[in-house]
Amino acid sequence: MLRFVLLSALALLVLTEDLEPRYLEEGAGERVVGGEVARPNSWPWQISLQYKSGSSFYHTCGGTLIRRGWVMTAAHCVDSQRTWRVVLGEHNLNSNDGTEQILSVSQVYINNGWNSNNVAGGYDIALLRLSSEATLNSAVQLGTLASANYILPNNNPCYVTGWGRTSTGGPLSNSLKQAWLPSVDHQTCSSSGWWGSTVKTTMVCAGGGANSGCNGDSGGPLNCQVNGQYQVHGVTSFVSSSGCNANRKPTVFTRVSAYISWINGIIG
Ligand SMILES: [Ca+2]
Repeated sequence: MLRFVLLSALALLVLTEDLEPRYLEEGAGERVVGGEVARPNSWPWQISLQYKSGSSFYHTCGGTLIRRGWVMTAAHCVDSQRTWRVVLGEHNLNSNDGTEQILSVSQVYINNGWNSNNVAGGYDIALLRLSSEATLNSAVQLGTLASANYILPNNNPCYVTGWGRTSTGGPLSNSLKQAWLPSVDHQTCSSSGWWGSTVKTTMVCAGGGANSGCNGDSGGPLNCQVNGQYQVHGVTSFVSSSGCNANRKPTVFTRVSAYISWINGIIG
């Protein structure tokens, strides 16, 4: 299903090679490249979204804990029928950190505007209702969402987080990574030579410069420093098929501040 989604998106978006977006879930082989291993639990709202195959669960996307019983992720991460679970307080995916909380997903809410054949249309956002409520502690905290309709200025300090490869095609990092990824404003990101009309005003761009890091897992947070705190401003959506370090092709995120009323309408 993920391959179908990816190919469908590519078929619609073969404008130029540079404009083919790529999703970032593990099925597409893309996670954080570059960046550094995060201090354990320094992004305590980061979750690992996992699907069941056989008798085991496998990491596929990131996400953000936004209420004790709710997680925000990307629509394209959950638009196939699967059994999902969420791991909170996770650091190393393959070993016991002593801080993990594993909760099953009781319901998936995908934004009605999402069309898996048109990633550039936007609406790549979904909410997951958890079967029970998280216990909040130093390793598990709620993410602070961006204020409704807030627009980041150009070059705002941000980090993308996710479990990632240490180089393109290289070994997986089992530990959560973070990469420095300053925001790129819409005027710049949608200009010719950058993403052009592929990027909509309901998206946030970050990275794309020589000194920036790389993408995180799909569905995971873009954590931006605003008013002295880290707020979640983006849901990781897609990167250029030319690679996540392609010049003038920043990683593209669903802009959280455009969906605050949609989120509140579902979670109450
Ligand atoms: Ca672990």
